[in-house]
Amino acid sequence: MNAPHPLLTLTDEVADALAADRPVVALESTIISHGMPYPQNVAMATEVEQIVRDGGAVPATIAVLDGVPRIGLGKDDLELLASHGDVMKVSVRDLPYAVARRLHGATTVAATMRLAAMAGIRVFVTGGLGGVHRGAELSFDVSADLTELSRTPVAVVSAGVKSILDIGLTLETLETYGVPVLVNGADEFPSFYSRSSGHAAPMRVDGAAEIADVMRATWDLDLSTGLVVANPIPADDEIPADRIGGIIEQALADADARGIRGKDTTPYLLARIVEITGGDSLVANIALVRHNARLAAAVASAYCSPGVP
Ligand code: PSU
Ligand code: MN
Repeated sequence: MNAPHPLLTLTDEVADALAADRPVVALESTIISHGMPYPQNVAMATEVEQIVRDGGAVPATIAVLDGVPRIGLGKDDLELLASHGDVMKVSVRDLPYAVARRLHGATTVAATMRLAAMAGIRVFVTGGLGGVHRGAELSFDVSADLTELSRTPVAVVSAGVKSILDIGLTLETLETYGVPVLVNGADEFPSFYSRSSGHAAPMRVDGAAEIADVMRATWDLDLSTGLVVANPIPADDEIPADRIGGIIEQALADADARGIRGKDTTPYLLARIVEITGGDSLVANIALVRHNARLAAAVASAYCSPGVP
């Protein structure tokens, strides 16, 4: 591969793996700093790195620390991101400011994709993607995760899109942007906490080898997009759509009443859903991230070794 961008700092382990074309999986950090409470967030981040390792890939959690985009983090870095009060939520538009001001920043899916691509990493795992917010026709609130998927060649493994978003409009936007949307092992697009969403899978695949084939075809065709790889939460871990639906409505109403807007919206809704469910949503969230990490490690391995089952 080409040398990684000079502004990035890679751990030796990640740099060695990339130089040898061995599998690497990127992980985001907004989920740590702004997506889950402490200390479950640092426990999740640590465990998920181990799952990636057990799957035969090198984990590269990505964040900006003291203004330096870091590809691969240590234990103390994860602890800082999980517990430090002053970590900025960094999407792509925030990256220059965080770097110039030497800030700590937790990167969203969009910013993590960009930094992963700069490092030469093709597979990235998270819990849920951002998308088109409900009411976006008035608020214009559409996550930069979607624009980044339209222009950055990284496959993003997630459990789909939460219904805090408008799932139908999110899928329409991804279609407009030319982003392949694959669902692993199911005919319906999943809605994060639930296996169902009421929306058909745009494209179904079964397993890591098939996913790696579509990644290769995408980039062999010189398409510069990323891919969405939606991995439905295991049935035993899901919160049925009829239970979580009302809870999400409540959280959205609370956000509205408090005047929460812009980049604060997603973190507020996630925290409020944890509160209303008495922690059940957090248990489901951690379970689906684990499940996604296993798939992402297998996808990274299949991508590095075409033809090996
Ligand atoms: N959805 C989740 N958990 C998360 C996020 C989304 O279930 O932690 C985070 C991701 O980092 C995602 C970001 O990229 O929120 C989207 O924020 P926004 O809607 O402001 O673009
Ligand atoms: Mn937004």
